[in-house]
Amino acid sequence: MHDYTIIYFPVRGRAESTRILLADQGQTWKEEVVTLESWMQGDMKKNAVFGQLPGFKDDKFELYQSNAVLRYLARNHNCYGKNTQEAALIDMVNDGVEDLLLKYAKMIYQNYEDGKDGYIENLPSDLKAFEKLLSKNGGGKGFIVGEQISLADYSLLNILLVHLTLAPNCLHDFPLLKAYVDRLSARPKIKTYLESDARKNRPINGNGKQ
Ligand code: GTS
Repeated sequence: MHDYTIIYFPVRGRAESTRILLADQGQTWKEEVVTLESWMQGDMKKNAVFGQLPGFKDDKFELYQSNAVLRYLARNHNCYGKNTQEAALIDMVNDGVEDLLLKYAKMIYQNYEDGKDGYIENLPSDLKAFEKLLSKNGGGKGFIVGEQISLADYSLLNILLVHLTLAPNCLHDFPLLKAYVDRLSARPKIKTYLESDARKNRPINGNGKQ
């Protein structure tokens, strides 16, 4: 039995794929919520390996970098593919999700008012790669890589949910991705988590924009 703790600001942000993974894998975890005020005091920032959050603990084992946390959990819970080629494809998808997340965060935190419309207009060029990958894996009826759920599904589901909040019609031209979001969101443990008050009360981003 693991003793997991997510250490983060009171947002979904970069910890959300981890939360979805843990929920779906039937794991419990604690939330160590760091307020901006306590972060500004500086001690926690000094102790964080790269001066940033999220942090993660498995009992006394501490980890930073959200994608390293995802990979650690994927290894612990057997959702990192069935061989090294699947693992590499899972990394590829997750890196693609990371690229999109960075673009999204830049728009949200630095250019929301002026940049939102243009960002949404360009979104199909970012999403089409995921639709294509999905179509090539068993006709798009299952997971993004292989035949079992992986960390790439959790991070892809999260970024798609984030974008559906930003632009509710963004999957209109991507029927496989739309069905994929519906299918994964309906997995009982994910559904319970997505509908939980804890999640609903946690904003997506730290500046209230979404
Ligand atoms: N590559 C890191 C990761 O993936 O964990 C980036 C972490 C990061 O950018 N953290 C931000 C932070 O700690 C918060 S958030 O972008 O995840 O919302 N900012 C505070 C600071 O002092 O840098």
